[in-house]
Amino acid sequence: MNSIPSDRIEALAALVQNASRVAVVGHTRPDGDALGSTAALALYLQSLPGKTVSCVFSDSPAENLRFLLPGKLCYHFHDSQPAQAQAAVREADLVFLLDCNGFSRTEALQPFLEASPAPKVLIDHHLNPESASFSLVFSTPEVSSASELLYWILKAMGAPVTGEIGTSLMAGMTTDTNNFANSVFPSTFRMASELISGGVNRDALLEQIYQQYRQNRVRLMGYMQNEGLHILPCGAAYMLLTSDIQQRFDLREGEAEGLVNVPLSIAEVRLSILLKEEKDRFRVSVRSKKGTSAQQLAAGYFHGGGHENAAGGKLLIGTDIPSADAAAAYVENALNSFFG
Ligand SMILES: [Mn+2]
Repeated sequence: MNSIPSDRIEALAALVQNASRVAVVGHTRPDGDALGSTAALALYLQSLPGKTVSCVFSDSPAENLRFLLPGKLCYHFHDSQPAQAQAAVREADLVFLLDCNGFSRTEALQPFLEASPAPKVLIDHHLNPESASFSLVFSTPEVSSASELLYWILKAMGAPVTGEIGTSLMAGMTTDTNNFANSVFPSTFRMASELISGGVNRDALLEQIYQQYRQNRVRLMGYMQNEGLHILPCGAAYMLLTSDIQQRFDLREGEAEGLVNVPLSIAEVRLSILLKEEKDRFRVSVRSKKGTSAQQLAAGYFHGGGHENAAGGKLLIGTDIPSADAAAAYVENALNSFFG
């Protein structure tokens, strides 16, 4: 990552200085990076005098990520408290959007963000930032995570990046890189090294992230790899996590995390896609090896996008396909045409 221009750091410092009510917003279905980066930024802002800070999300986080919500912060989740979440955005005189490239990735919060006259700051590492919607943009794909980008921004501002702030950023970077397996840059190791030197307990963090699941997750992973994995001659693998399977394993939000990566360990598989059935749609996760674009598949066939090798989207039941039963045929057609 290149160093951040000092004029933009000064512009950010001025916006922060003039703000009294700040809303820190992350993307829908928040992952470790969205939660870690928003928590770190909110903890920093709350440490400054005269600021009221709220973290706002469209939906509540998965159970296994709740350890990333520091108790001293104020959270509003639109799915459980729509009025409070809307008010936090409406009343803010400064809005931050983290770990997504535009308002649409906040789903239910989008209209309230668009209606807000407050200055808005984007801190993100996805492709194609919607820069016109923001007063100030920090965006580069040359960084592991929003948490890492925020780390370098806070350092440039002279903010203390220790304690809970450092731990939150380490958690966000660790989950987004899949524990240093992908999207790792020289700056990522520098950040990790500095944070560990500064006292972040990485062992405790790894246990919280990767070793606190229920049995159900491991048993589901085994079942899907045995019964649910389809490999096409074009070099793509797909898995359908239907409602039936989710019920059979009593699957909870977040428990299928990481499953989509498993088929990439097979030599002939270039791209892996997992479709998880929900009410009126399948939620789609795509991962690929270098040289194959997960982002293009997600954008071209699944109303989505993301990063070059890790992307997401959706397949709408009733719009894209007539019923859930038609998902496999749609996916096979999409994959064959994408690789054709
Ligand atoms: Mn991220």
